[in-house]
Order: sequence, then structure tokens, then C-alpha cells
Amino acid sequence: MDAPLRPSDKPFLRVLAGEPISPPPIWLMRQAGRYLPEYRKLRAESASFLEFCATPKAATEATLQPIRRFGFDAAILFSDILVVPHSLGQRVSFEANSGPKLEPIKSPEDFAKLKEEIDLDGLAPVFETIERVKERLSAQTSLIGFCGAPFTVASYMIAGYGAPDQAPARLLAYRDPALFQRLIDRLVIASIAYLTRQIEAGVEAVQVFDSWAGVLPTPELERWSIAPVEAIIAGVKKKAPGVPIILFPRGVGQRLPAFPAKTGLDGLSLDACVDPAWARQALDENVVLQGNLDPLALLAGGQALEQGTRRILSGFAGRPHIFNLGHGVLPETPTQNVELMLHLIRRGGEGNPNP
Ligand code: 1CP
Repeated sequence: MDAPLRPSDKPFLRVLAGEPISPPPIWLMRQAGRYLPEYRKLRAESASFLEFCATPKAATEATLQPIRRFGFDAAILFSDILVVPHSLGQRVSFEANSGPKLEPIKSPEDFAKLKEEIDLDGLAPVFETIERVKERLSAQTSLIGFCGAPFTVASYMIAGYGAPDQAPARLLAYRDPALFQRLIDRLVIASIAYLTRQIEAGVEAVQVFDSWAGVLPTPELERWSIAPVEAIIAGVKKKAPGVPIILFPRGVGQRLPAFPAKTGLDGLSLDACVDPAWARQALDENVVLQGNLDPLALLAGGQALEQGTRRILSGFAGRPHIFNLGHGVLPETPTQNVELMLHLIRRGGEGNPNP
């Protein structure tokens, strides 16, 4: 029998440590979810989405479904970024087909109702899910934990829903920057505690989703996205220095180089609008890149999918790269398209001149 793999032999973790691998390891943002018939069936057994996330048996199964079906190189914990506001005492619910609903924070009085500290005991089912998933993953598959970045989470907490341009949060930040800062600081501390506890439970890497960073003008981007993310990374690294951290600052375009330069991240997840050729020259060659197929190309399939996949493989060849989408899998995506994409990547790697 072969010797068991050491954790550092996992392709996903090797790339995060700076090693280029061909073909690249693959996982997809929102790889668990409604495009999978087995997820829809499982989800129908729980009344609410939060209850589903807080049931270790269900959340473990949802985490493993895409691994079983597609053999991705990494599993991502099945949960949501909005469990953090929930665990700070804010009322959060998910309504079918209309997304999340929260009791919005509009004033210092609303803010005062939040707990000082995140209720990690209340999140015990998340940590139990991590332990269960870890027991069931193969030796080659890594487990990713995550949280939302403070600006992205705050924008839901302030608007009470997923506002298209995050106007309610941005307005509050202009009108009452001191209050906004207090909320961001509270989320920084909560996120450090939450990620550290996920790592203790067994996740091997974490991703911080700043899905709405791109709406911020530059001085605000520095203050509300880069600085809090830098604080989270420093806080987590102090407690778990060896665990890689990936950041997804969606939509920031030409301002991307500031993130590896200022935050201490290990991996940078690129949205679909970032041209691989531009990324190659604009981002230092030791920055590990993740991405960035357009989720609509995956949904469309055919030529769009083939061309998009090939362009990304050749664009990042020779660099440490993790194949992913530029944002999450869309619910209408046919599973055969995911299979075709995997085939293109794994077969495409065989003839790569840069192994
Ligand atoms: O079953 C259902 O109908 C609920 C749909 C759903 C799912 C499957 C939601 C509600 N969240 C999730 C899972 C989820 N969310 C994961 C699990 C692991 C995986 O990726 O497979 C993760 C990592 C998230 C992260 C998340 N939630 C983000 C960041 C990534 C992104 O997509 O930008 C955000 C912004 C959310 C908020 C959220 N939760 C759910 C919805 C529909 C939304 C987005 C609403 C909006 O667009 O404003």
C-alpha cells in the first residue's frame, strides 16, 4: 500500500504554499447548493436555511455532495456568511427565492442591541460539521472554512437585505463614520474568533469573501475593505500562522494589487472580469491566484465554456493557480457542464508544456 499522504501533499494546499501544479487543483464557489438535485432534496427536509446550516448531519452531507459527485480538490464548509450577524444577536432569516432578510441597523440604538462578542457556543453545530466532514474526506481533499469580510457583512446588516449597490451601508459610512467604524471593528473581532475556532475544529485554509468591495471608491476601499481584512488576517495568523488565507475582493479591478501588498493574504481570488494576462503582469509572481471562469459561461456550456476554460488554463500556466469561478455557481447550471469543465481541465493538463 502507498504511504498515507501528509496534509502538505494535498494539491490545493501545495498550490497555496506557492507551488505551480498542472493541471491546477479545482473547487468552485457555491459548489454546494441548488444546482445539485441531491442538495434540493436534502434542503426540502429542513424548514429554514439557518436550521439546515445548524444541523451537522445535513450540513456535512451538503458539504460532501459536490465532492462525491465531481471529485473537487477542496470542500468548502456548508454554512453562510450571515451566521455571524445572527450570532451577534441580529435577527436573520432566509426567504425562499428572495434572499436574506435582517432587522436593519439604522442608528446607534440598533447597534447597541448587538452582542459585544460573537456567540461561539451557539455556533457549535458549525464546528461539529467541520469535524464530521474532516473524518469523511479523502487524503487528497482539503477543507476550507470561511467568513464574510466586514464591509460585505455590514452591508447586509445595515440594509437588511442584499441591496444592489450597498447604498444604505455606504450612506451610513458617510453620515456616521464613527458608528460604521464601531460595527466594522466588532465584525473584525468576531471574524478572528470565528475563523480561529473553525481552524481549531479542522479547516485547513480559510477564504474571506468581500463580495461587495467593488462598490467602494478608493479612500473608502482602503478604510472599509483593506484595513479590516488586514486586521482579520493578522489576528488569525497570530493564532494559526500556518493556515493559508484566501481573499475574494470582488469587483475591485485595477485596485487588486493593493490587496496582496497590504493585507498579508496567501491567495487572491479573482472575479470573472479580471483578464489573466493583466493579472500575470500586475500581480507579483509569488501571489497565488484563484479563479476566474465566468459563472454564466459555466451555465451556458458549449463553446463559451470551452474557450473560457482554455483561456484561464493558458493564462495562468506556470503560476501557482487554483481553478475556480469568478463568483458562485448559479442555480440553473447544468451538472453536465461542470463535468465538461472538469474534463477540459484535467485532460488539458496532460499535454501542458509546463508541468
Ligand atoms: O438553499 C437555499 O435556497 C439557500 C441558498 C444559499 C446557499 C446554498 C444561501 C443563501 N447561502 C448558501 C450557501 C453559502 N453561502 C456558502 C456554502 C458553501 C458553498 O460555497 O458551496 C457560502 C460560502 C456562502 C457565502 C455567501 N453568502 C456570500 C459570499 C459569496 C458570494 O456569493 O458572494 C454571500 C454574499 C452570501 C449571502 C447570501 N446567502 C444566501 C443568499 C441567496 C445570499 C446572497 C444574496 C444576495 O445576492 O444578496
